[in-house]
Amino acid sequence: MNNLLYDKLFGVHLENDAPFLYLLDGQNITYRKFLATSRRIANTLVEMGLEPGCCVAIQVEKSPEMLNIYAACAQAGLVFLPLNPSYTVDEVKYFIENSEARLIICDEKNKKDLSTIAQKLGVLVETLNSNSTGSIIDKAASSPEDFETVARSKNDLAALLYTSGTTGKSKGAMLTQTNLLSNGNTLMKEWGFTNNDILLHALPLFHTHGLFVATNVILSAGGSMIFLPKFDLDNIIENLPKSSAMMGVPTFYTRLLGDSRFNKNLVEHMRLFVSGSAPLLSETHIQFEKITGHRILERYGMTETNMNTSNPYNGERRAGTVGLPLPGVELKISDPETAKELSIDEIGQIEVRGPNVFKGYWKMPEKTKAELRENGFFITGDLGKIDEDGYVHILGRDKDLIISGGYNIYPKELEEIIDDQVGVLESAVIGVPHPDFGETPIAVIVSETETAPDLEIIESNLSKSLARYKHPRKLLWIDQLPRNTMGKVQKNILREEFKSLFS
Ligand code: MCA
Ligand code: AMP
Repeated sequence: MNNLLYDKLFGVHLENDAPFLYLLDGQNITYRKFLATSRRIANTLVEMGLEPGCCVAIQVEKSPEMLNIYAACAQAGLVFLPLNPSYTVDEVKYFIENSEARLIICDEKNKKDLSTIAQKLGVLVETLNSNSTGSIIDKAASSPEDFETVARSKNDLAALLYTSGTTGKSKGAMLTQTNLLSNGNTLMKEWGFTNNDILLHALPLFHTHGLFVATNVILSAGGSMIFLPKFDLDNIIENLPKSSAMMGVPTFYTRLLGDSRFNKNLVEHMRLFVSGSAPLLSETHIQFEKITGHRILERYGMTETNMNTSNPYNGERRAGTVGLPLPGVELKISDPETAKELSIDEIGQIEVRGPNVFKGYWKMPEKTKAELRENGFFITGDLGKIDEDGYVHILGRDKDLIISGGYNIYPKELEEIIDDQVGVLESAVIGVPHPDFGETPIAVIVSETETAPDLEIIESNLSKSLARYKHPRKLLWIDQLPRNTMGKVQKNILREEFKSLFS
């Protein structure tokens, strides 16, 4: 038994002196140097007593060292669990507890708060700061540089990524080595990545898009990344001429189109722009082509499945579609009531099966059973159709989900907190169109009495418990929620009523 994830993504580059990461300060990190640091960290993790299969949670700002820890976990057979740095302590507490992580790596500024929780749970705490300092770096400096790769099977867990649930708490998607490797390799081939590519990387590293799509594709191809801490227009404009490809959420593209500096000359030697994580408006696709001559390649994926479909690299990229199922991925449309497969152009739920599909939800067998069929098809919760040319169209969601700038927000999580507030009878959180984020949440609140609840206090309480990106951009007081004859809140009526709030 070997360790395919490490061997194929990292081990193949042991002797590679080409740059892996170009940093903003003009420095670069070669593959060889990157892997030497990763091996030191792998030793440090093992010295701490972490054994193969243990989970390492990490909540830090984007940095090269975060990728070192990803590589170290792969080499030491540990399960990598990245968390959004904007999560509040309350949110992180749930993830640490639920995942049974043995170690949390956090920014120094959160150490005090997290240590209190960690101590109770017997979890180790180390730090890593955005300026490359931290206790894990100090320890790694005195750890040996040689590390013997730990054997793992391809069905072993490589990562745990949490994805929110329509009801209740977030679910940990168990991703195996096969899930990550098969998808990275397929995307590299389908999108024509080679070691000549320089990817402009401005996505966060705690989601599938920035980590398992962007980073794994580059690692598979042996290419390089211009590694930006975040999406910042000045940095993007400066670095586009040095890049060959970029991957982003639709907000990246609408922001670029809104900047007067963005023109055809800047992207002259780019060969590919990829969009995903949220719907790309046809207008954006068309306007982008008008200005740059490039047709953005839109693809479709999920945390649980990695990437499922893609518009073709060579071939027609159709605006408003997410393209064709990737090689090895089966995709069908089924009737949500009967599960019967539907025909061309019929709208139903999207189901997918393939080596990309996860193993199930961590410690949630009931939820796994409800969404992952025994025959291997995963029910995505997205609604769509397949047209006569095989292109997949996403036409809505069967799940109550809002996607803001590529981040998923589950209304239920917000509604539960709002409903607990003084003076609130009930609430409904809905997504409405937003010019920058695509969609944004607003909360519609019904009072217990005839007077308005204190919306400011509610807002302040929400901000204490939830990450900033989840906060409703508006709280509104209404008399009652519209309901159908079954008593179910008709969110479509609310969405229609408030659709122009931000336009
Ligand atoms: C930041 N803020 C947001 C968001 N991001 N609010 C709502 N939605 C967001 N996405 C908050 C900030 O905290 C800030 O709060 C205010 O909004 C404005 O911040 P700004 O500086 O404009 O934001 P930014 O830092 O420029 O970020 C916007 C962004 C970023 C570039 C769109 O959110 C981003 O990189 N999104 C990509 C997410 C992603 O990778 N998704 C993939 C997951 P304040 O009011 O306090 O200033 S999905 C996935 O992986 C699946 C598998 C797939 O298919 O890919
Ligand atoms: P996540 O749970 O963060 O993995 O988000 C997955 C969800 O993002 C999918 O179920 C879709 O609803 C949505 N999504 C991803 N890519 C696209 C796309 N290209 N167009 C529309 N929705 C997308």
